[in-house]
Amino acid sequence: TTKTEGSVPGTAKVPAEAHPLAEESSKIASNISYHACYSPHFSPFKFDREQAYYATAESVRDRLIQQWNETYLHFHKVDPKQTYYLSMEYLQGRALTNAIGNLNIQNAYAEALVKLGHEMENIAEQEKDAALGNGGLGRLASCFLDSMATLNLPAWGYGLRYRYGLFKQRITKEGQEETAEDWLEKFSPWEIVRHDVMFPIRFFGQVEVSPSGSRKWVEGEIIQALAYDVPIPGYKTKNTISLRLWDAKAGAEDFNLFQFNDGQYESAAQFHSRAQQICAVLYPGDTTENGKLLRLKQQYFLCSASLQDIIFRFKERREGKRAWKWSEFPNKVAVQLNDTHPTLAIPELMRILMDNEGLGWNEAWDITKRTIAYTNHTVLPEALEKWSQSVMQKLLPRHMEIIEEIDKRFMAMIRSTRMDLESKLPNMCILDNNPQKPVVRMANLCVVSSHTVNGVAQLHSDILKAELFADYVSIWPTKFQNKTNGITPRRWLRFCSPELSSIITKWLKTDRWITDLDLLSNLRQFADNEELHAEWASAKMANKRLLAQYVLQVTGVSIDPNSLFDIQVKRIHEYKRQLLNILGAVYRYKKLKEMNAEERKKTTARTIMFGGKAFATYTNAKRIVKLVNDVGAVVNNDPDVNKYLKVVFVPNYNVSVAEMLIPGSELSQHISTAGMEASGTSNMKFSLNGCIIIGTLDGANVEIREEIGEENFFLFGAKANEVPRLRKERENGLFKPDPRFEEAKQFIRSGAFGSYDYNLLLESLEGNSGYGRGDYFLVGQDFPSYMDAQARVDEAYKNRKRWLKMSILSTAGSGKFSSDRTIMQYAKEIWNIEACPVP
Ligand code: T68
Repeated sequence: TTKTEGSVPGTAKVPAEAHPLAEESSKIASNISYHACYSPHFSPFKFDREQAYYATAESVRDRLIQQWNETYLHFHKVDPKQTYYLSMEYLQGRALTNAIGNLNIQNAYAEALVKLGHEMENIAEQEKDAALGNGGLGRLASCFLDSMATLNLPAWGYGLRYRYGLFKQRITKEGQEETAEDWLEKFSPWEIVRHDVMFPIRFFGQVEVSPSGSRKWVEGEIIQALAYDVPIPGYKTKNTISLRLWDAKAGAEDFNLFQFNDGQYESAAQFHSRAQQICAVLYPGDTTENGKLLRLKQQYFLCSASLQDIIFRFKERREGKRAWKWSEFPNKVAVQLNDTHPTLAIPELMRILMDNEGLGWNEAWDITKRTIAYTNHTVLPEALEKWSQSVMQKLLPRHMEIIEEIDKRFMAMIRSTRMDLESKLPNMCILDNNPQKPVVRMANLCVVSSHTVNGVAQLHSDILKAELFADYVSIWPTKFQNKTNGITPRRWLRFCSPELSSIITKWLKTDRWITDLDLLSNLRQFADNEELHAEWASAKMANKRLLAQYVLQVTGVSIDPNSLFDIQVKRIHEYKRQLLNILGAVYRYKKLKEMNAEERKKTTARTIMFGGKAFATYTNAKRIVKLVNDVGAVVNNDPDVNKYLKVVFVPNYNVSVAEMLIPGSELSQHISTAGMEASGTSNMKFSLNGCIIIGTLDGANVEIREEIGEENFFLFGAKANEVPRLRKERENGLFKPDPRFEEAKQFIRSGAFGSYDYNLLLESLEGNSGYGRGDYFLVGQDFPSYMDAQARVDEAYKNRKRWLKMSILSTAGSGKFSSDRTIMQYAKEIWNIEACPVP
């Protein structure tokens, strides 16, 4: 910024009373000034928004550090069983408002900033999102950390400190354009480097066998993993836990000074730059499997560093204790794998226990199985990780041996105890030795090596048992569980919609719903209350106005807050069917065009908003982004209809943008092909915010509809168990498309939205079968019932009272979807851990 308002030269004079834990706004203001002065990151005598943000964040961090140290010491003293959540992704979003909110010092900080010539909202907006994740899986990990801290659980997260997070999306005439997201451009005030926490990570090399037969992994190259800790405060509790992010570092001895002095600058620093590559970028995949050596290195880097750290801590806490045994390890440590991405934790734990600690196979295997649990987040076959055996062999020779041994013993067990399953072994075993492409099947390795496997919504967990993992169920009938996802009510209601939160607190006469979300069900008794209706409507309207301002600012499109705000935001994927939505919008536009002015006035005015990123090489996803933008350009500038319909693509969808969109939405679309969306979590955020869902019976939609009531959910589409039959019928040429569907496609082909050739995209919806054809996602099949459901939405919106009632009931029915509930279930049913509150 070049703005200088609030720039008060001299504010940086630090009065003596600048106590870091002050409660009073004037002392907080002094403390913020203290940081501007003595933790200087900028030239002196400037205190505009950016400087004010960094100084405020550091002042808040000071308070967290105290709680954080106390929490660590308390866990150390009590030595409870602790959970370690291993995830390649965390979508943390901004931290400032969340930290101030969780510490419950909003008012004092807001006042302090006013004293310094600033406003809280403007300062909070200075923060860049920490976007170290792709989508739902990464955001789930972040919601889980918030709940673990709030519930005082002895748990923390491990991840990687990517230099560049998820790419930034820009929309141009060509469609989506990606640029690097430099979240560390200046620095992050929320991370603390732990120079004393560093572990060596080996790659390549070979296995050495000693005369006694013991095996050891030697040589290859070593890269150091250095810890950066991010504090995770719980809501209104002293407990503050850690998210430990590993960064890769080469040692000074790896810098070839001789070469450098000889002028060979690049080769001198070769090893340094190889080390830097490991944490350079977040793998930008969302459900596409894209085998890259670097990705495998990243996965192993996370697993090895985290396990070395966990084992170090386990031993540290046993220091001075008389006789302790390795068999106690699973009584002190639970490791949760967030999808198969950290699967290498399994062979790594085996390796450390056997090769470093000298345990035998059976003992190491027993410990590993009792320690590790695995969460599956997808049934899409292309997203199931498979690593080439030769790549794995080269990069991790000892791990490959261990995986082979696990597989061998598993098959022997089946052959000796379950002859009936022998024919299933080719699908159940870990190594797929297909000579064309021998691979390691990571999901199978997880199932065989974990004590618990869970899906993320009831329907998804049922599908896992009935299909993907069906063969294993009879061997281990109790291994498979469900843990329906949840979201944190702090970020996703209390902080992103303070107006609605106050209304809820007022009507429930308590704010305990923030940590006991089931209390929201008490709103049901007021669902018809006119006074509540008026307050509810005005909070919604305030949020819609804010959203309209934002949309104008980022897209230049002005939208009418009196129109129905209809939103679909999520990664762009064919199975999520943004194409169904935009085809519906195209049909609506065409019909509006055909109406006369009087007829148009009778329609429900809509603003349809889209947002989401497409994987850079996913061609159809990018075409969908372009189509939405092209449709918007025509519709929004058409004076005949633009009072009744706008189509907007909100660029660069991320956590902060979601915090703006969700509170302002009234209808949201969760319209995936049934059986394909494991859970979905934004559906929960929208209903919590009183937004009504139009959706299929997929993922957690099923449970949301159960909780909220079927009359408050716009259901359409094929059911999961009908999908295989419908695909078959389609292949056999038995599908007859609805004329409305044909009309919408034809309208696009006619060039109504510009000259781009959309045939390639539309052809994916046509034909009976074939790669990229045959409408695998059943858009044509579900189009008529979707349009009928949309017509019911239009009718319902005309009845203001009915709509408000549905909205209140959506919020009232969302209690189940708190991540506090989800995490308590993990704690009791998988981890076997208990709360450990700092006194
Ligand atoms: C999502 N998965 C599910 N994957 O799609 C969603 N994949 O239904 C579910 O609600 C959510 O997980 C939480 O359970 C993802 O987000 C990825 O992002 C991903 C990343 C890398 C590789 C594969």
